[in-house]
Amino acid sequence: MLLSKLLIPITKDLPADAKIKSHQLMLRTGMIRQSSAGIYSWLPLGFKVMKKIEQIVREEQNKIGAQEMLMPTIQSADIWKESGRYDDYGEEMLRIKDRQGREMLYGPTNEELITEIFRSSVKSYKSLPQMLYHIQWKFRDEVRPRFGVMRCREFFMKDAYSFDTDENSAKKSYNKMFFAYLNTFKRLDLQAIPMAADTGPIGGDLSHEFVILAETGESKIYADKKIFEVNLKNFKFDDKSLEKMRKDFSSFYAVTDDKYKKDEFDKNVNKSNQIITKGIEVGHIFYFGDKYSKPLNCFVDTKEGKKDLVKMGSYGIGVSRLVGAIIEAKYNNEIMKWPKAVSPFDVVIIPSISKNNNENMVKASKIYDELKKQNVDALLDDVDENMSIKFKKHDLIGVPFQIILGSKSKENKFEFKEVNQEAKILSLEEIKRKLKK
Ligand code: P5A
Repeated sequence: MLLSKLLIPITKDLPADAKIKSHQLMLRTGMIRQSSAGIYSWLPLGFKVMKKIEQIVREEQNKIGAQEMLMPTIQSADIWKESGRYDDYGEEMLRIKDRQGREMLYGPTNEELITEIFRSSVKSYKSLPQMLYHIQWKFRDEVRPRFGVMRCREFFMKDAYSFDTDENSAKKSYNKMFFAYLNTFKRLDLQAIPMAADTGPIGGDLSHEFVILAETGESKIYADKKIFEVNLKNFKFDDKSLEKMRKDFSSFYAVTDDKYKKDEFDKNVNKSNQIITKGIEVGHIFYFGDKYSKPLNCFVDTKEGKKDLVKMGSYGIGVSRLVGAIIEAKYNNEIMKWPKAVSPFDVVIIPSISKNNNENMVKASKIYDELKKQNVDALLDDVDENMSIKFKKHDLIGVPFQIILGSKSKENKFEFKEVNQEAKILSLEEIKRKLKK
């Protein structure tokens, strides 16, 4: 992509209400544009990053055997009346009437709808367990939408739902998701701590929040540093090993404000290992048994020839929130560096351009064509601006690798720079090898 052709409205001005780095940076680099309070359009740069995150989330769901589907954003109020949550959900629910006067709503989550689909499609224990997920927009009329994509009214969520015949088997599904979540955040280059959590309006008695450490997070967290030593590599994808994984994580103290008790923290965690900081909740998982299957009459035939309520869990990841969360975790000293897996481009080519000499631009275009042939997604900065302005701009955009054609480039050697590291002078072949790695 040529920078001159990319819709990337970089601005210097900051709206007064952009309080945290990710919000400021997403507005400044034109990743998003506010459409109304807590509702954003995703412009090409932001959309590209979000789609890459979505794909990683999808791949990790598929790996544990969850099946992708798609439910609508608009739901009928009827099933919410059946579950009893139509009234409970309160003002956070956006309620709509269609032209026939039927009560509809913009889905804040999908426990009811998926249970309704399940009860009409699955009748026997033989088809269980099942895990289904979709990645879809949600709407919650938050009292105080803020921090850009972190707390929006309209946001993009991956929500999965598990169905099992009994509690024991349901907990195995829960553990699989727990595993998928840790792998997902690892691939996004984030250290996420699983924390025992309250269940809020989703309900149930077993729940974990996945929280990444960031000073600008909304939740205050108290954790034992040793939780970071639990290594996912030590666990295999079988029920016994996954149960041990969850127990190992749970053996370390890690809670948010609502569960924090000072004396417990001090008793369980050495002073030198105590982490007290803030965090961003990027995922939340729940086991709630028959909380929805009971009011919605979702039964399956059991092995013993009886009927039993299906046991369910639900599992959310804030895909759009993750874009902001990654920025919060990776932004440092006015310089952004996207993890390679979600960077909007693999590399940016920055030639110094002058009116009477277009030699660098010609070379840069050749490199660009060559990389394109190798399926490297390169951005070519073909804008006629001086190099210091260009560098500032690319510090904001945060593509992790730069090929610079300026004073230090010779014949067929170019400056190759990984953000935050010393530049190296390399040939195109060497650069290609590094990018492939
Ligand atoms: C689990 C999936 C649920 O909704 N039902 C289906 C369950 N859980 S949750 O914790 O309420 O949300 C899951 C994740 O979605 C993100 N999230 C948000 N992102 C941006 N703006 C919001 N207003 C918002 N609300 C929730 C969070 O990452 C959360 O962990």
